[in-house]
Amino acid sequence: MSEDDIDLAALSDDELVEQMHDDLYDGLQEEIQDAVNILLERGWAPYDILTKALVEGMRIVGVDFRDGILFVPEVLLSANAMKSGMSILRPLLAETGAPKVGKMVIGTVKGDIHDIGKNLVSMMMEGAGFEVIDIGINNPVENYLAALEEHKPDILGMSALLTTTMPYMKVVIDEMKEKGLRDEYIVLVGGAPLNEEFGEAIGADGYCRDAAVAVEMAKDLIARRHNQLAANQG
Ligand code: B12
Repeated sequence: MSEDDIDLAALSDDELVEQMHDDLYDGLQEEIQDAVNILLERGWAPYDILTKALVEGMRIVGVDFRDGILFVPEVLLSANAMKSGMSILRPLLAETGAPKVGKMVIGTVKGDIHDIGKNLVSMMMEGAGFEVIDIGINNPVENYLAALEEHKPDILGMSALLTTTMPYMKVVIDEMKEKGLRDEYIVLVGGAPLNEEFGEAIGADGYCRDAAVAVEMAKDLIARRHNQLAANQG
């Protein structure tokens, strides 16, 4: 250990979480992984580590990126450090043993390569018992349609982080309407620049501000759909 190195294990929980915000800011993958493991050993719930340490750290990065203090290469390092922390938490969040409650296809829209939020939603949905098929980033409408056809999910999830790419969600929904497919799926949308009005305006079933809301809304809409089907049959 060099003189500058901090002994993460010697820090209190609050100090460690603050240190993680700094380490995420500096894009330090190994330190983030070590800290995630330390918090797990101290009995922290994976979801708390995710939200209080990683998501909050990325929020701080986002503020300085917006203000021109951080630039793309630095933010990319932060994103990679965040992903390395998430990779430790993913299996733990998925490990609930919950019965499968539904299937979701999710992807970031064409022109957009942001995937941390989408990955987080995937993780939380898996943890809640959903099967998730992640079709990645930069998806043209054809990719979404092919994935719907192949996997026949209950839910289609679309993510967009740019004001320039969010209108593409409407392109996908309009194409689903055109093909007579729209009503076969629950469409959920999310991403920092979106809001509820936008979700409504483009014809989505729901806008979700974060991954926890996504899980609740997905469960709720699936339950409603089952009830509707049961009522129609009865
Ligand atoms: C990390 C980051 C990057 C990384 C992405 C790395 C990666 N692998 O994702 C890199 C450096 C590559 C990048 C690039 C760019 N970025 Co950027 N980026 C960010 C940053 C700082 C954080 C995004 C993030 O990961 N947040 C953390 C996650 C957890 O939050 P989230 O994505 O919002 O997701 C949550 C919810 O929104 C929701 N959700 C998200 N998706 C979905 C989907 C569904 C179905 C549901 C239900 C819910 C849901 O649940 C998630 C979990 O809780 C944001 C700042 C910000 N405020 O968002 C800028 C930001 C999005 N980027 C921005 C810009 C401008 C760019 C670039 C154009 C910069 C450039 N000059 O090149 C490029 C565009 C590249 C492209 N074509 O996509 C702007 C967008 C401005 C705008 N209004 O359009 C922002 C807002 C920064 C800013 N204020 O200027 N970026």
